[in-house]
Amino acid sequence: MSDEARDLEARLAPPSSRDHRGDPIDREKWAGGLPEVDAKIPQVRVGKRWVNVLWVIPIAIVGLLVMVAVCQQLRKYGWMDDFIDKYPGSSSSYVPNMSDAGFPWWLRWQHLFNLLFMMFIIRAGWQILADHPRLYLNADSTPDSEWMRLRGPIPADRRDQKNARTIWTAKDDSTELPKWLGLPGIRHSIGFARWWHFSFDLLWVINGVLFFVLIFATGQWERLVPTSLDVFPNALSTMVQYGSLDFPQNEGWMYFNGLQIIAYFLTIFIAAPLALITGLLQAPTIAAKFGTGHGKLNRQVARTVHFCVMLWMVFFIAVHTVMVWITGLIGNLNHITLGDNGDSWWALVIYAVAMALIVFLWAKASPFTLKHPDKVQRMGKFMVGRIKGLMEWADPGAEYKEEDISPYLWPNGTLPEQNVFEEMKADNWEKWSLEITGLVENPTTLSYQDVLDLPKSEQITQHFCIQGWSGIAKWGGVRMEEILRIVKPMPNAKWVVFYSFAWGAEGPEGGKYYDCHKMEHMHHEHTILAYEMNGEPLLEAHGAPLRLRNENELGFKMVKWINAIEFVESFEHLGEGNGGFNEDHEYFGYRMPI
Ligand SMILES: Nc1nc2c(c(=O)[nH]1)N[C@H]1C(S)=C(S)[C@@H](COP(=O)(O)O)O[C@H]1N2
Ligand SMILES: [Mo]
Repeated sequence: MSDEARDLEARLAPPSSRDHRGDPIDREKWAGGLPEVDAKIPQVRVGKRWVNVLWVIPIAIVGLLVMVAVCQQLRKYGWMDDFIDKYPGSSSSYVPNMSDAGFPWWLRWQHLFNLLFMMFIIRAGWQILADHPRLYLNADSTPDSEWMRLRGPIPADRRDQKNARTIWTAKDDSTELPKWLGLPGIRHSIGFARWWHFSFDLLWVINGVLFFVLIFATGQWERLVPTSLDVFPNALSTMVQYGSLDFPQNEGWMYFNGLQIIAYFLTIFIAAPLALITGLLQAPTIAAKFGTGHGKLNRQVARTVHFCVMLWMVFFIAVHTVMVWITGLIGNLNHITLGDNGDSWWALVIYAVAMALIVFLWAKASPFTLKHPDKVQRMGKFMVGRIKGLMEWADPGAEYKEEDISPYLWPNGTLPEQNVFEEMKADNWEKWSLEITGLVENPTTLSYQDVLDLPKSEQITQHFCIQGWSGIAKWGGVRMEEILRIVKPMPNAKWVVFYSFAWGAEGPEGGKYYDCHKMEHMHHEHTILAYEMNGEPLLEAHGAPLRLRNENELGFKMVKWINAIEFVESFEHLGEGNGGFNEDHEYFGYRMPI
């Protein structure tokens, strides 16, 4: 190894820090010592006012009371009797033509697995939301334009992008959740939340695909898909009957009523696929391939729809459970546990055991994560690492128009120390240089002027922060392809390490910020070292003098304040060996196309 490379690598966390892997999370030092900031009860914008969502509770209670009063009154009228006679809620035509009557064993198991997986998915989803606690309907994530938020507005005096020292970063904006609610609760724990979310997403999708195959193979689909328009009057009739507290006959063993069919159909055939699609639309690599960074399918709309699907799922699970309890608990439990139309008390025992398991796992998930952070990272890599690796092969070629440029691009990250930055910036970056070394034929050092003198490339592309915000900007700089032409990487150079002159967190403890990128990505025309943003020299907040763009990846991999690049065969010997600062310290994955 050359002396240059050795010097570079020594700037990262010393290998001794690897001894701490496996230690529990130290909340005091976590994420560079971010203080605790609780998420607030969500607020929703109504006109110009922000309304606390807890208002939903009294409104729902009053709504339910009014509904009961109205439905009971309606049932006093003869025409309502006639209507209910004609549309009792379901009809014998709803009896499916199943080869497997009632609730077959596979369906009962899938039902349990579904609940189990969704518990992890939903809690981890809340944690991801808490990391950028705002939802928007525009592609720019512009401050103050959100429709929902978990904390107050960002301080007005911390929005001046020219003043990096006071700027409010996305990390400053992150919040924490109670550990029993979020997974794992603590602030900026999105790395863990994503491992949980994606790992269980995969299991949930497999479970779902199997479910679709089996319901169509057995005829079970017929009880879930409305095949006649009379499902609507039947649903209305069911609603009036439930509302008047004089329930319709429970025929769930063989067929569902109109209201059930509509609810199940929406959940299975609309909400579930929508969850998957809107999840994928939040991936930088997909947006950069299909150009969905702007327009109706943009990431912020996808986040909002993803969130609304979660609301529907939580509402469905709550109402579904209440209905199981109040429409004949023992009979219903016999259906779903024993697959039998009887009234055995064993069904209640099985239900209690299943619920105890859910509660146990619910209680253990966050403490386990904080105690064994590296295990969660390893489990996540094992579950979804390869799939994420495959997604990295997309061609991230999408470009946007000048008018799509976001008025405000959120800044993020830990700034370089002020004196270090000022010293370099003085005299037009005279004291700064870009060192390029490692497995290359021509190790080189470029001055700022040398970089400017290389052919310039411009692109209008979208930035996706792991935390949830995104925005479009015009970047000007030099293609990595040009750099490759100069330094001539050797055939065994598989990874390219970008080193920052900024520490990864406050102070030197964790070493300098760095991240590793696949050699293959370096040839893409949109992989550039940018020194301009929106036609102006890069601001300090956005990484002056030089920062990376690789449109296949999430924002944290776009190293800012770069001053060295190294070509390596593998990154295992660097830092703590995970491929980058956030990978080492916040347990992220190194493949981040989603
Ligand atoms: N050196 C360094 N580069 C960094 C970071 C950092 O903390 N240090 N943060 C990353 C993160 S998390 C994001 S989202 C982007 C933000 O880029 P922007 O501030 O230009 O929007 O920079 C990335 N590059
Ligand atoms: Mo980020």
